[in-house]
Amino acid sequence: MRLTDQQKRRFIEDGYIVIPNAVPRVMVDAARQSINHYIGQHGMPPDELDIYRAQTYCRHLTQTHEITTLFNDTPVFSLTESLVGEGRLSKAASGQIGLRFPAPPFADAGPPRGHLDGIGSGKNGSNVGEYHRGFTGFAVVYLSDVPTEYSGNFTVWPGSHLTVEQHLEQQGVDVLTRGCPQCDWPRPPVQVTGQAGDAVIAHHQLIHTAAPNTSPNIRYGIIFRLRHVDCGEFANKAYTDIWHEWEGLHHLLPPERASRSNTEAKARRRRTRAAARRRSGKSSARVAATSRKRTAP
Ligand SMILES: O=C(O)CCC(=O)C(=O)O
Repeated sequence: MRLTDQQKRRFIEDGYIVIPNAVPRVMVDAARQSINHYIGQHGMPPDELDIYRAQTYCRHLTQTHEITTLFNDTPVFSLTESLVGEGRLSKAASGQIGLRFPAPPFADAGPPRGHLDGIGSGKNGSNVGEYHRGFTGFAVVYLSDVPTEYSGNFTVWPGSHLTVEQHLEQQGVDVLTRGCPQCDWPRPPVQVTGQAGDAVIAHHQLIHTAAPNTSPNIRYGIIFRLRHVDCGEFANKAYTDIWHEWEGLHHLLPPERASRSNTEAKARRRRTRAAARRRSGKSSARVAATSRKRTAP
């Protein structure tokens, strides 16, 4: 299954797309059952709750079949691959288990507050002052219905990926040592509503959060941080070249953007080929000579 060019244009502009009914019910139920069973067996130590909120609940389940297949073996993978490029998307090794628990009854929860991932908070696995761009985008799969706002919804600031890129080009990427940029976002936040089995694909540079939950229900969601095969090598350069790893969109970008990303991609492939040659013990000169010989008339 592939996204259409019209859907891809929306993704470029908004930084996210919602896919209704992306995951079959039987898989959603198996994943939610394994989470509920785990909690029933192991509970939750209260002094770990801050870490669970920032990182993942049920850590021992994050790499299980019930969780990883939600991305790897459903149309969520092929739809994402149509954005990232054929053969350019890695399979997920794990998924964050994102449970968003209700606030106490009648609490005034306040508005959602967005952030960028990879900026150290001391609780999310990185120290304050550190930053690291470790993934290409999100795929969030709802395992429970989220019919109204303020139900722990995955929440996005549409267009904020473009604002952040511009901000980092102007200020330099090192401003991230001071935390998440506070800019005037182009549009108000969208709290994504939907049903169990719906998925959201989003750009890594989109400001996002989980909305406060003033509903009576726990929001169950699995958050995959999906990676282009060269994500590790391109690393923090993606902060100011946000489409580089979205090769399935390059034909829709303005020519100067597309050529910037393509030039980088070609240079990277050249480096990868050269490294492979070095590993196999052939010098570039020998390889060039061999290929000249082969193509000689
Ligand atoms: O649970 C969600 O919907 C979003 C979680 C989030 O913002 C994050 O893990 O960075």
